[in-house]
Order: sequence, then C-alpha cells, then structure tokens
Amino acid sequence: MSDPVVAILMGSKSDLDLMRPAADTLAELGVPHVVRVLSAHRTPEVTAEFARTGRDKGLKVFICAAGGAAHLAGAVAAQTTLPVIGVPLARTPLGGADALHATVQMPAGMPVATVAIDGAVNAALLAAQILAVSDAALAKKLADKRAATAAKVLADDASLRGKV
Ligand code: RP5
Repeated sequence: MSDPVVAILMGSKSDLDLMRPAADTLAELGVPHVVRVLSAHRTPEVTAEFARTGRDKGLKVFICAAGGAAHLAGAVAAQTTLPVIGVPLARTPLGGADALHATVQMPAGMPVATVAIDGAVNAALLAAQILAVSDAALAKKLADKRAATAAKVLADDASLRGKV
C-alpha cells in the first residue's frame, strides 16, 4: 500500500480488538492507513509530535480511540488542523459513557468529530467520506457499499416476511 493518509491512534494496545474493524474497513476501501499505539497521558510528547507532523507526512485524517480518561482525540486536535475523529471505547466500569463525554465535549475552537461508543467502523467510514470529497473513485466505493448494505436489509426483510 502507498503512504498512509489515515492514522488510527489508540491509547493502548489493549484497545486493538475494538479498533481492528476500523483498519479492516479502511483496507476494504483501499485507503492507506497506519495503526499506532500513542497515549495522551503515557506518551504525551511522542503523541503531540506525531500529531504536529502528520500533515507534512501526508496524513489527511486522524482517528483517535481511547477508553480510560479518554483525552487522546482532544490532545491530537490541539496539535493539528487536520480532521480528528474520536472513538470513545467501553473500557471502564462506566461502560464508555465517561469516554464518550471526555471525547465529545470539546471546547469551541478544538473540534473532534465523535462517533458512537465503540464506533470503529463508522469512524473509518467517516474518514473515507472526508477523503472522498476530493476522490471520485473512493466516493464510488462508498456508494457501492451503501447499496450493498441496503440490499442486505431488503433481503433480510424478504427472508422473514410471513415466516415469523
Ligand atoms: C486508555 O486507558 C486506553 O485507551 C485504554 O482504553 C485504557 C486502558 O489502557 P490499559 O491500562 O489497558 O493499557 O488510555
């Protein structure tokens, strides 16, 4: 694959199972990406440097996932004007509500586009949709994927109708 245009960051390797679907979705769409473990709290300088230099390295979108004291997306947004998508993870006894609030409630001036708790797939699709604004081939792949999703719902409906 060519140089990554999407960076998937997670606060811990223990987040990987929840975030693998984001990488799989980008791979399915042919979007070059990189997956990194970078923490807002445990490696603050390395994380800030990665975010600050992302644009010069060819990155276009960040996806940032964290579960405990989930400041990663905000910490990255503080260092770049590239779009940042936040994924709050259900990793604490509070079931992800704490991560959701920490990720979504950014102060004015520092936007983070926050998806649902454990919303890895939608984070990847949103990243692809941002890239597809200027990429017709990718826009076509996304439209085809939507059509396939609709076809499956209709097929499921047909398979159940009159049987349950
Ligand atoms: C967060 O704390 C990470 O993103 C992870 O969701 C959570 C727990 O991390 P570990 O203690 O499993 O490394 O920063």
